[in-house]
Amino acid sequence: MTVWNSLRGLALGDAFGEQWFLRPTSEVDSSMAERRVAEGVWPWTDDTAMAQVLLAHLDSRGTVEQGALAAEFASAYEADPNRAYGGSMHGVLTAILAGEPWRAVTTSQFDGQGSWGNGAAMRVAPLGAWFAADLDAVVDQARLQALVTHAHPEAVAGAIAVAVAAATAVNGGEGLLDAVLDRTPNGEVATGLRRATRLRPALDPRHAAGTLGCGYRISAADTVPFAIWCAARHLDDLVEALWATASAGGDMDTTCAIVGGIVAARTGLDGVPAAWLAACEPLTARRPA
Ligand code: 8NA
Ligand code: MG
Ligand code: MG
Ligand code: MG
Repeated sequence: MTVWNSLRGLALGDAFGEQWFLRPTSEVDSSMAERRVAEGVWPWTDDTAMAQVLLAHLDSRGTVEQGALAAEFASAYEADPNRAYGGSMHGVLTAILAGEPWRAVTTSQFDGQGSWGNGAAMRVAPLGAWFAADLDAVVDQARLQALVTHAHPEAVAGAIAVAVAAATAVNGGEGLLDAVLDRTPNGEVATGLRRATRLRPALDPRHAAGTLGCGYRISAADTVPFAIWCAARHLDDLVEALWATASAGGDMDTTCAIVGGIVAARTGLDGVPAAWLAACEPLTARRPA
């Protein structure tokens, strides 16, 4: 149940945040949300597309098998490519579809650095909920799924941080930021998380974003610490969490997808307005047994 709630929260956050993508943050308010509900469907994007593939993969195999997961990401992309995927993902997933080995493809991105994009983190919260009883497994499995598309250590660190945050939320949420920091490999993401532990919870999210970033660079380091700070601040209230996250602007489909995936693993979706749930594009993934 917590896993399915995490996916539903992730998709809600993705679709909710995408409403304001590249719009001025002054437009992020409830009257705007109501107008957008009235206008019809809130589509989800690549964040949800990839999260659904990952959850279906766990449901059928139990753990991450990288070759199969790479093929499944690629075939979902082929079937439905217009989901605003990150810039390098088109090339990566097309090459995997053409039969190139995933590791050779992802390690050659960006002159051999690999991608530090937030794409490995944006999809991973339900995996954290899946393995919540075993934090070592959360870390290992988050890393394995990240490397299939993102070879850069910061992208991997971002995925680990989000997965541990979701697992910690499932396990009661106590000391969430410290628990995440404890498991996140050293580097830029960890530095951002350390900075986040020093911010007052009452701080305006826009000021927190000024310190932590909120995804304008689309990097894991510029996205994950802020999203986890927002989730920790509103761990008992999904709707408040999404408003706070969106209010800062930036890569809002992704910051809100991360926050939704973490917080909903704990709260479920009972507090979400029925009109939002009706506006959200339905999931295509099957609910795990
Ligand atoms: P990615 O691997 O293409 O990374 C995202 C971007 O980060 C790349 O396209 C580059 O611009 C930059 N980047 C990553 N690594 C490097 C590097 N080593 N050197 C220089 N630049 C680098 O794709 P991803 O899956 O990580 O991206 C996920 C993001 O893309 C999410 O925000 C997702 O929502 C989507 N996205 C959507 C929109 C939209 O229009 N809704 C806009 C931006 C991103
Ligand atoms: Mg997206
Ligand atoms: Mg509250
Ligand atoms: Mg995004």
